[in-house]
Parts: sequence; C-alpha cells; structure tokens
Amino acid sequence: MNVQKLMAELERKHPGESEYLQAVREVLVTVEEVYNQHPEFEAARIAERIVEPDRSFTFKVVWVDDKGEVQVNTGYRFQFNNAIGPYKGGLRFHPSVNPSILKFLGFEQCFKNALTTLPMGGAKGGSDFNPKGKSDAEVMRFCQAFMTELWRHIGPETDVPAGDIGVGGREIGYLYGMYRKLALENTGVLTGKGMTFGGSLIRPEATGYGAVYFLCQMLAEKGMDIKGQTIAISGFGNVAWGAASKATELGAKVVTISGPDGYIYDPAGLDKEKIAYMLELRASNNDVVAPYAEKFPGSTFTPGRKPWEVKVDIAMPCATQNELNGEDAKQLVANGVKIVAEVSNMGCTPEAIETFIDAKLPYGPGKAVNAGGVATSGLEMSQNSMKYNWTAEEVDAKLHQIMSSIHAACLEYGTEPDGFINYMKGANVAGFMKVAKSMLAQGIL
Ligand code: 2IT
Repeated sequence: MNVQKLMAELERKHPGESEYLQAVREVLVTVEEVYNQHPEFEAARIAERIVEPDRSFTFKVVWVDDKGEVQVNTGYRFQFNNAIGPYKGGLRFHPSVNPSILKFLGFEQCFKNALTTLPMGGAKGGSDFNPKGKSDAEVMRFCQAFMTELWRHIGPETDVPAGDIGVGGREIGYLYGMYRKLALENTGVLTGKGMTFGGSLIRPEATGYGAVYFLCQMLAEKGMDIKGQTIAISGFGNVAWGAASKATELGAKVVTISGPDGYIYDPAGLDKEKIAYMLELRASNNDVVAPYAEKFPGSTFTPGRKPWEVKVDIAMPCATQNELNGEDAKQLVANGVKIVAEVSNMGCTPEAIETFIDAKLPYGPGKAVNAGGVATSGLEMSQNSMKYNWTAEEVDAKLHQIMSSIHAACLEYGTEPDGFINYMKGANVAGFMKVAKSMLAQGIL
C-alpha cells in the first residue's frame, strides 16, 4: 500500500471531506507496516476497498413544526462494511452533520465494532436536524418522517442503527415505533430501546462505564489506581454522564464538565447530586452548562473555553470530534497529565495525538475506549435474538470482559520495543486485521 497515493486519490474523489480524510489517514498510516507484510491484502486491494462505504443513502426529511411551518432536513445512512456482521452504528442529529462527519464515524465504527469481539459491521447515519429548543412533539414528528425513508434500508439482520449525539432514548423510542408500524414486526432493528420494549440494562451507561473500565486497565498497566485521581471530562451528555458516574463511584474526583458555552470547574469534584443534575441540564434542551455554577457554589464557569487548561491527572474528552487540539495537548502535558482516555469519536486532532505519543504518554483512542457503547448494543441484539433479558450484573460482567479483551488487543499490537504502549496503533491494527482477513476469506465483492 502506498498511503500517499491512496490518500491523494481519496482527496480527489472526496474534496473537502476533512474529517473523513483525517480518520482514513490515521488508520492507513498506523497499519501500513503490517499491511505490507501481507501481499495477499495488496493483491485483493483491501485498503482501497475498506476506505469506501459499501453504499450510501441520502434522503429528504420533511416535517411540520409546532407553528405549522414546513421544515426540510437531510437524512443519511452510510453502510460501510458488513464483512463480520450486520451494519451497525449510531445516528447523529446535529446541525453540523454532513457526509464527511458521518463517513469518518462510519469508517471508525468498522474497526471499533471489530474490536468488541461481537459480530457487527460498521455504519453511521443521521441528519442535520437541530434538536436544540425543539418540543417533544417536534422531535417525534421529525423521527417519524426520518424513519419513513430509512426503514426500507435497515433490518435486524441487515443494518441496526442506534443513538449518538442528539439521539437518545426518547428519539430511539419514536424511531422504533415508526419502524414497527411500517414493517409490522417487533425486532431488534434499533438498539438503545426502552427497557419495556426490548432494551438492554446498562446500555445507557455503557459507553461511559466501558471507558472507565478501559481507563482502569490503562492505569493498572502503569501500576496506578483510579482512586484519588483528578479527571477533566468534557461534554455533559450521555457519555460524559456515564464516565463521571463510574469514575466517581470508583473514587476518582471529576473536576470539570463542559458545553458549547464553556466549561465548569468544580474543585470539590462531582457527587451523586451533581451527576444527576447533568441529566437535568441535558433534558432542558438548551445545550449549556453555565447554570451548574449558579446551582453549586464553589464551582466556576469559564465562558468560551475548554477544560484542558485545568491541571489534572487524567483527561477524558467526552464531547465531539477534534475537541482537543495540539495547543490543548501541550497544555495538558505541561500540567503533568498522566493518561488521556479519549471517549468521543476522534476527539483529539492529529497534532494532539502526536504531542501525547511524543511525550510517551498513554493515549487511548476513541475506537477502543468508547467501544463499550456499541458492544452493549451488540449484547442488546443478542438478547433480542434470544427473546430474553440478562440482568444488569450479567450485562456489566460481559462489558467488563469485552473492555479487557480490547485492552489486551491494544497491548498485543501496540507495544513498542521500548515497552511504550501505542494504543492508537494497537487498536487500529487489531481492528483492521480482523476486518481485512474477513474480507479476504469471502472473496472479491
Ligand atoms: O459511536 C458509537 O459507537 C455509538 N454512537 C454507538 C453505536 C451503537 O450502535 O450503539
């Protein structure tokens, strides 16, 4: 494989799709060496085949708002690769959504899902719909309109969407309801469903919990414990909430959360009440964290800035792609950060990752650290297929096991001669090899 040539070709075909090109470049650069030891990969053009989605859908979503005005949005689904199982991945509803963002997410999803040990291919979808300030009835009408187009392309054995930014339990409920009405079947076609209609216990917590389990393994590798460590978390949505809950339960002190408006610094650390308040903030639909500082004296709100300027032991980006840049990384390193566990998808820019790796700082990439979310979606699919429910303890035990095996895979493929663990390389190579070998075994398709 010639990475430069392949990237030049991809840039020519997909001009300006910066997030997609960024995600592809990162994977190709890290797998190049191993790939070139397998001439059969090159002969089958695995690299050229793996970087493009199998198929892409773009559709119009028309709905009526509470004022009676007609609204027009765009819906998408990118089915990337199903060599190891049905297409699987979330739906994102956010005004920034475009093909580049969904293709970077769909591409990463293939390797993340491969790492989970469960049989799931990769996909991603969503819409430029902005949930901010929308009423419940508007969200419902939008979800119904979205599903009237999407339903013919998905199915429990074909493509299983779930949530992502802007899509939580409420949206999955409305989407599932419309699918069920159109298809006239009750199936595991979406994950993240409510507990009364096929959802899995622990799924809402799984991304954050899994991330903290992975973090604990990273710490153990360095002979450290999570107890007493200070953690900077960004974001205040489902993922940040799950990570903050588990880290706090295990004795860490989470001192920041953030939103598009700025960040909260709470030197006393989060507790049960404050963590519950994160859910209230999210449910308010305003996408701001500033009210936290009014509610909890002793905490401060810094408008327009990110939490990476706070001195902490551990940084856990939990918001969105490219939220931690080279400057932020330098600041964290200068402040003596010990570990970075990226929970958002592609939360760190290439410059940030380079800074961490140059400093020999353990950096866990999103596709390993946050894989507990989709892994538990996979466990929801298993339960739906069996028409059975596992207890919370059973699901949590499986999640633990999956995060351990992902950590082991990172060690196997990412340990360098000097003993430094390059988790990014480990995750990319382990995920890539599984998908590539599956494609190779199934012929030229
Ligand atoms: O980025 C992700 O892995 C998710 N948004 C979860 C996907 C899923 O299918 O549960």
